[in-house]
Amino acid sequence: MARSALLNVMVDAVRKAARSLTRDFGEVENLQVSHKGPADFVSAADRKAEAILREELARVRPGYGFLLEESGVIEGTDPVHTWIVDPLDGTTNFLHGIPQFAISVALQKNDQIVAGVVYNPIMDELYVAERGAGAFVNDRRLRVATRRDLPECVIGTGIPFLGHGDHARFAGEMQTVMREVAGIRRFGSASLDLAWVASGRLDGFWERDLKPWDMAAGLLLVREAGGFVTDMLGRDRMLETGSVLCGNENVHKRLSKLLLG
Ligand code: 2AM
Ligand code: CA
Repeated sequence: MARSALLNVMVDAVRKAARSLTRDFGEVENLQVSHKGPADFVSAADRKAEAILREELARVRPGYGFLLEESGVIEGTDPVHTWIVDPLDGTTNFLHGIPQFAISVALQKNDQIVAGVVYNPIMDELYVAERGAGAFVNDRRLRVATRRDLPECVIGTGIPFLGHGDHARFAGEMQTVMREVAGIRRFGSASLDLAWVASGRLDGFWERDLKPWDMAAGLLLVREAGGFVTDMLGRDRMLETGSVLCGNENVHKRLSKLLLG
């Protein structure tokens, strides 16, 4: 597959940042034994990866704005284009030496996500999508799974954690879904969860209290792989509400019935 110039520059930046993250991930395991653990080391790794992404993307597309997990909003001279960047999605996994994390980069043009890249450097899985041009992993076309009935479906989710989200509401949602499906999974990196819905590993996914950088690229992957995506109120406002519910058309409909009340 011939990648567009835009995806090429995104992929180059992501791969460069990934080399830095992967090197640091190798160190993390050595640090587990220290009393404080590798927390400071990991936040330095995170910031280093973000600096690489910012520098590379600004070099090839001067003037575009940024929304970065670590540095926040950086206004560009271009009023239309914004990079939405998560340099390390799945920080808790990374910190614990669990190889489920990713770099996520999306390009927003006006109100639309027009391109997205999610890369898991440990599995060397590079997910890319461009609006209207399909979604791919390592150049193979992606389609969401075709399972229709929930008893065959594996559904991903995100569990609220210490100090975040509505724990009781999540417990209720899980109880509702677990009665109906083959299994529920929680992997801890929302961008990869969405990439896995796009690739058909997961039949569906829901999570609340996400940030735009956790999901911007992943949402485009799911849509471009033929999936249906809404927020947890059934609307197309995921980036504003921070909630997401997705799957193929049938799974999305069935999960909506269970979770949207
Ligand atoms: P992060 O690693 O970039 O912070 C999964 O539920 C999503 O929530 C992830 O995409 C993750 O993004 C975010 N998150 C933030 N803090 C978390 C925590 N303590 N445990 C799990 N996920 C967390
Ligand atoms: Ca994140």
